[in-house]
Amino acid sequence: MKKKLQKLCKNTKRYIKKVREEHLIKQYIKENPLFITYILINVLNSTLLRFFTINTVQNYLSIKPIIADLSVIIITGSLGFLFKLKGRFRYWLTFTIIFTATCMVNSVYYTFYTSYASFSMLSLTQFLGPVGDAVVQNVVQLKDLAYLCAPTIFLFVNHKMKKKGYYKKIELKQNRKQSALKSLILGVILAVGFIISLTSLEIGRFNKQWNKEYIVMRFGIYIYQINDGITSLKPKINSMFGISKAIKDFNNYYEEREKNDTYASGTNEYTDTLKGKNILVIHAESLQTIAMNTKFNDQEVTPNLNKLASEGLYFSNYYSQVSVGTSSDAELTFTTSLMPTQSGTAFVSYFNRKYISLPKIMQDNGYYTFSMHGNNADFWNRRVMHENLGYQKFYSKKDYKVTTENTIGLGISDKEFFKQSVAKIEKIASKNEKYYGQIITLTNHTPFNEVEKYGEFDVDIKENITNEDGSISEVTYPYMEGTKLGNYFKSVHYADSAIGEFINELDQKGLLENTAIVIYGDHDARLPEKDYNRLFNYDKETDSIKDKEDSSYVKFDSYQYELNRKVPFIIWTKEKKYNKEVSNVMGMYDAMPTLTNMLGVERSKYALGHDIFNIKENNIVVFPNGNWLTNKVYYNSQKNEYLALNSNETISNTYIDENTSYTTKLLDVSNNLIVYDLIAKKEEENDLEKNLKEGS
Ligand code: GP9
Ligand code: MN
Repeated sequence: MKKKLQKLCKNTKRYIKKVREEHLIKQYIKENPLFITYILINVLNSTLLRFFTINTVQNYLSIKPIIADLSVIIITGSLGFLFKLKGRFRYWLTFTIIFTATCMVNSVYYTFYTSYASFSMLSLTQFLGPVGDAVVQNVVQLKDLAYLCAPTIFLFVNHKMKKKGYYKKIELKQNRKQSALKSLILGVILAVGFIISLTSLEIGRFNKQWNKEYIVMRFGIYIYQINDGITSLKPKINSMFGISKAIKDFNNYYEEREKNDTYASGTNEYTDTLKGKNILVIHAESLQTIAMNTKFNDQEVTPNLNKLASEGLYFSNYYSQVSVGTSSDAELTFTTSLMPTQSGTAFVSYFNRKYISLPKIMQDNGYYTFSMHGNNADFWNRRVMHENLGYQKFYSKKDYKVTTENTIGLGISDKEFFKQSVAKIEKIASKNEKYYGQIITLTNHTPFNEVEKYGEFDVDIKENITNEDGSISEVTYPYMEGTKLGNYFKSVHYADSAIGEFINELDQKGLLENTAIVIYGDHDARLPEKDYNRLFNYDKETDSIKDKEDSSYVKFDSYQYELNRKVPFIIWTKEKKYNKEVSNVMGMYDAMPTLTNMLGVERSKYALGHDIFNIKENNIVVFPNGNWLTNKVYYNSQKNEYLALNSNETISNTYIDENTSYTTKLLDVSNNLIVYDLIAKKEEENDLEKNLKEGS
C-alpha cells in the first residue's frame, strides 16, 4: 500500500514536471482557445451574478461556487469535443446562451424578489405579472445586460480564430474522443473535489432547496438551477402514481371520522368565547416551554409570557409537529391542522394545492387577514404560500425599515419589528371592522450568538456572601454562561421582552380592546443534550456535573429530550381572565380545531387535530417521524420502544398497537391529501354531483 502510494506520488510529480517543462498548459490553451473562452466567460457570468446579488465578504471570498460552476461548465462542455469544428462551436454557443439566460433571469428576478428564480413558480399566474413588470423596469439596468458580454466574447473569439485560420491547423492534430475524455476527467475531478468538501449542513440545505441564497453561495447558480429543476419536478412525479388508492383511503378515513370520532365536533364551555374578536397570532421563533419554567437568581427568563400564561389559557404540554420545513411546517400545521409532507415541504413543493386554513375561514367570516414577517418574502416561499393560505396581505422585509443598527441575527430585531408592526396594525384596525393577523418573529433564531445585543441577563449563579469582616461580596458560579443553552435563554429573554413591549404598545393605542392575543412557539431550538444535563445537574460547590448516583441527579436521556421539545401555546385577552392551565398533551394540529370552536366559526372537516376541550385527556400527538405521545406514553417508532409517563400504570400492547396504527393512517392521509391535492378533487367531485342533480 505504502509502495503504491509512493509510486503514485512519484508519477504525479513526474507528470507535473512534464506539464511544466513542456509547457503543456500553454499548449493546451493554444490548441483550445474556444473551449477555454467558453469556460472563462461562463464562470465569469455566474461569479458576477453572485457578486451583484449577495453582498457579503463571505460570498466574495468563497471559492466553492467557482469550483462547482467550473465542474458543471467543463463536464457539459467536454461533450462538445465529440463534434467537428462547426458543431462544436454551435454546441458551446448553445450552452453559453443557456448559462447566460440563467444568469440574466436570476439577476432580474433577484432585483425584484431578493431571491433566485425557480421553475416551479412558472406555473403561477401571479408570478408572471410582476416578473413581466420587473423585466420592463429593469431592462435598462446595466448589470442585467452585463451577462450578454459572454456570448459576445465567445462570438468574437470564434471570429478571430477563424480569420487566423487557426482551426484548420487544430483539426488535423486533434483526436476528438481523447479531447472529450480528457476534459470530462478534469470536470469530474473538480466535481469530486467539490463533493468531498461539502459539510453535512450544506448537503442538508441542498436537499431541501428552499434556502436559495445559501445554496447559490455554496453551489453556484448552475447547480442551484439544475437542482431546482429536479425539485420542481418531484411533486409532479409523486402525484402521478397511486392516486386511486389515495382517493379511496382519503374517502374512507374522513367518512369513518365523521361517523365515529365523537371528539371531532361538539360544543364546550369555551365555544364562542372569542366570537367576533380580532385575532393577533404571534408565531414565536424557537420558543420552548422550558424557558418559561426557568429562573436564574430568582429572575424569570420570560416574565411577560409567564404573566400572559397565568392570566390566559395556557397549554403547558403543547408540541410542535414540524419536519424538515421547520418554521413553514409550523405555520402549515397551525393554520390547516394537517401534518407536514413526507418528502419535500408543503410550502415549497406543494404551494399550489388547495388548503382549508384558518385565515381563509376568517376571511369568509368577514375578517381582514394579513401576515407580517421581517425576513425576505421568499424565505420558505411565504410570498406564494401566504396568499394560498388566505392572507390578504403579507407585510415582509420590504415593508419594514431595516438598518444595520436595528438588525439582530437573520434580520430586523423583534423589538423594532413589533414597533413598526403596531403602526401597521393601527392602520388596519382603522380601516377594518375585524381582523386576523399572523405575526412571525425572527430574532430568537439559532445560533443565538449575538449575545451582546440581547441585553443584560445573568445565566450564571450569583450569590452574596458575608466576609469575616462583615462586608458583603458577590460570588459567581460559572453555570450556563458561554453555553449554547445559556445563550438561548438570553435570546428568549430578549424575545419575551419584545413581546411585552408589543402588548404594551397595542394597549396604549387601544388595540387590545376586543382583541385576542394567541402565541405559539414554532418548534424547539435544537439545543445540545449535554447543556440540559448541565442545567439540571450542576453542582456549584464542585463546578461539575453531579454524579448519576447522586440522589438529586435528574435523568435527562433521549426521551426527556423529546418531551422537553414542547413549546408554549397561550390564548390571552385583556378583558377576560381565563386563568387556566391545560396540561393534557396537545399538538400544533389541535390549535385550529380548538380556535375555530372558540371563535364560533365553521371547523374544517379535513382537520386532523381536535378541539382540546372536547378530546381532553384522550388526545394523541402524532409526530411526522411516526412517534406519538399521549398523556400516558411517549412512543418511539424508530426503536419500537416507549416510555410510560406514569410509572404506576401498565401499558397494554393493544394500546401501543392501536395508537401506532392511528398514527400511520393519519400521516398517510395527510400526506396524500396534500400531494394529490385531494381537497380540490373532492370539491370538484361535489360540484359535479350538484350540477348533475340540478340538471336532472
Ligand atoms: C425565517 C424564519 C426562520 O424567515 O421563519 O425559519 P426556520 O429556520 O425556523 O425554519
Ligand atoms: Mn422557526
